[in-house]
Amino acid sequence: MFDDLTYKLEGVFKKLRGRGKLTEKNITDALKEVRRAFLEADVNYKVAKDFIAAVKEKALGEKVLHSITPGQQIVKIIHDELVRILGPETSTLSISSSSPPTVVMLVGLQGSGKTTMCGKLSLHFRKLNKSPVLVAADIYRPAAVEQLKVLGKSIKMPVFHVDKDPVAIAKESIKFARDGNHDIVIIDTAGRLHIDDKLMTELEQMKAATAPEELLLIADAMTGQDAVNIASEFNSRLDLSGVILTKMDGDARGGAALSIRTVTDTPIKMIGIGEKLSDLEVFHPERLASRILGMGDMLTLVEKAQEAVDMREAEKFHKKLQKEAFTFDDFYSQLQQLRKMGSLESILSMVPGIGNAVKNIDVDDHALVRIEAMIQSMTPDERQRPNIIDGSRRRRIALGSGNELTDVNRILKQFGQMQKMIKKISRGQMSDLAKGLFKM
Ligand SMILES: Nc1nc2c(ncn2[C@@H]2O[C@H](COP(=O)(O)OP(=O)(O)O)[C@@H](O)[C@H]2O)c(=O)[nH]1
Ligand SMILES: [Mg+2]
Repeated sequence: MFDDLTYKLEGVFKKLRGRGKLTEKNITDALKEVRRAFLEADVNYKVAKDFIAAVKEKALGEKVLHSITPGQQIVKIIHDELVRILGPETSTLSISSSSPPTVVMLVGLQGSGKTTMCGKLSLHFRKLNKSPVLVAADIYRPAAVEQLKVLGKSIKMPVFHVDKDPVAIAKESIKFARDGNHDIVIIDTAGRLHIDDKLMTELEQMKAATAPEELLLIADAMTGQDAVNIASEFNSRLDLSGVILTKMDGDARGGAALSIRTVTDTPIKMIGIGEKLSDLEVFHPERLASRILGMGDMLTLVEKAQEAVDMREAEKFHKKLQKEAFTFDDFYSQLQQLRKMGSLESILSMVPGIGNAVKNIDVDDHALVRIEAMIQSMTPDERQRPNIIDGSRRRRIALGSGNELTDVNRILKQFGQMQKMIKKISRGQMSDLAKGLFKM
C-alpha cells in the first residue's frame, strides 16, 4: 500500500536520522521533500501545504532542535500529523440497537466497488453475529440485480428485490427484514459514470425513506483527487456518515486516503483491499500512518494471525509438543496455517523494517509449495519418524515431489535442526512462549 510514498519518505528520514544535529535549513529542506512526495502521491494541494506548515511549526521548536535525536523526533511529529489527517480516531460502523433493522446504504460511482462491498460488509456483520439482508436497488445497469443475487448465493446471504423503483425497493426491504428477523439491511444502489442530478435526487429520496444509520460513499482509492471531489459532491447532497475506500491493494498512491478526511470532514471507516469478499479491513489511521512511514503494521499482522490460527488446533499442538516430537505432519499443518494468512510477500510487507526491502524481491512462495510437495511424497511412517528416511527413501521423495536430491537433503537437515530447537523450547518455557505467540 502506497509503496512509492513510503519509499520516498524513508529516503527523507534516512537523511534526517543520519545527522546528529539538525539546522533549521536541514529541516526546511527535508520538509520540502516530504511535500513533493505528498504531491506526487496525489495528495490534495491544500492538505499537503497545511500538513507541512503544522509539522514545521512543531519541528522548529527548541525542544526538537536541541534534543539528542532530532531526526527521530521529526519522524514522530510527521507520524502524529499523519494520524491526525487520516482520522485521527478509528471510526467504526455504527449499529443502532434500539430499533432494528439498522440500514446501511452504499452509494458511489459506477465501478467503484459498491456491489462487492455489499458482500464484504454482510460478511463483516455476520462475524459480529448479525443477520444481514442485501437489497438490490440498482435497477438501471443490466444484470446488476443478478450480480448481487449471485454474490449473495455464494455466501448464503439473503438478497431482497422486487420489480419496482429504487425508493420502493428500499422501503419494502425494511419490512422484509423485520418480518424475517434480519437486523441489518445493506442497500446496493445504482452508480453513474458521473454525478448527475437525477441520481442524487433519487438517492436523497431513498435516504428519506429508510433513514439509514450509515450512508457510505464507496470510492475507488486509485482515482486519487477525483475520489476526493466525488466525496465532496456526494457529501454536500447526502450528508454522508462515512467513506469506504476500495482498491487499496492496487497501485493507489495515497492521495485519496490522505485528503478525504480533511477535505470532506467525513471519516474513512473501512478499506477494500482486494477482489475477494474477505478482503476488507477496518480503517485504522494509526496503523496506516505507521505503514506509510515504513514502520510496518504489526497489529494488523497479529490480527490476521489470530484469525488464521485455529485456537483449538494451537492448543492441541502445544500439548502434543510437550509429550512427543515435532513431526513432518506437524510441520505440514503449520505451513498450512501460515498460508491462510496470505502470500508470504503480503505477510512480510507488514513486518516493520521489511516492508520496503521485499518490495522489489520476488518472495519465493514456491519454496513453501516445494516443501509441501516433499512432505506429501512421504509415507505416513516417514512423516512421523523422519530419522528412518535413508538414502533410497530420499531419492524416492525427490522423484515423487519433483525436487532434486540436494533439496530433500537440505530440508531434512533443516528439519532436524528445527526439531532440536523445538525440543529445547518445549522442555523449558514452551507454554509461556506459546501463550505469548497465540494471545498477543
Ligand atoms: N482489486 C480490487 N478490486 C476491487 C475491489 N473492490 C471491487 N473491486 C473490483 O472492481 C470492479 C467493480 O466492482 P463492483 O462491485 O461491481 O462495482 P459497482 O459498480 O460500484 O457495484 C469489480 O471487478 C470488482 O471485483 C478492491 O478492493 N480491490
Ligand atoms: Mg454494482
